Amino acid sequence: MAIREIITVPDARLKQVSKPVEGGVTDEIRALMDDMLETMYDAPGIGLAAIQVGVPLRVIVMDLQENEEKNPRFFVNPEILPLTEDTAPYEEGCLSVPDVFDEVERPTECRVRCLDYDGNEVEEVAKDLFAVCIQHEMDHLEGTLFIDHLSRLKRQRAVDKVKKAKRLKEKNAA
Ligand code: GNR
Ligand code: NI
Repeated sequence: MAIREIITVPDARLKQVSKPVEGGVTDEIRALMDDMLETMYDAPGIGLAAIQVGVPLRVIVMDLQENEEKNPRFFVNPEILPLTEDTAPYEEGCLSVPDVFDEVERPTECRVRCLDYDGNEVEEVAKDLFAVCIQHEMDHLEGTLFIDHLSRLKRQRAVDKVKKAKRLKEKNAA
């Protein structure tokens, strides 16, 4: 397993639409998921889409556990279906938009169908933080970031903040 670099805005790769995994969940896909999980734990974050490490495939890892105990979840070729018209705001953040947090309104419940780590087809209902996170990650697969749900002004400010932080970091490293 290896920690990979997480790409940040305004990297154009984050706008790509990711491609379905063809041919099932192979050892190669499992190795990608292992790296993604390690990268996510290291960040730390609660979810990660493959495009965030520069791989345009429909693969997501997640761990919503707040304590030491790990509960990794894997989603290959996920499909989601909203189950309610109820929506709720939640203060979101994103490892590709570091140190920016704002409220996004999303359906509170959805159904998720995907292949799991072993390549089995699974289906489950997502609520609460799981619903927020899976919708945030599904957006990544379509090239959408949580800041794309905000006003143009807030989005521009967010990108400027990340750019500025990166410049400062590079200057200090030099
Ligand atoms: O670590 C993360 N936290 C988070 C908080 C609220 C809503 C969504 C997220 S996902 C984010 C990690 C990430 O960027 N996943 O794509
Ligand atoms: Ni994100």
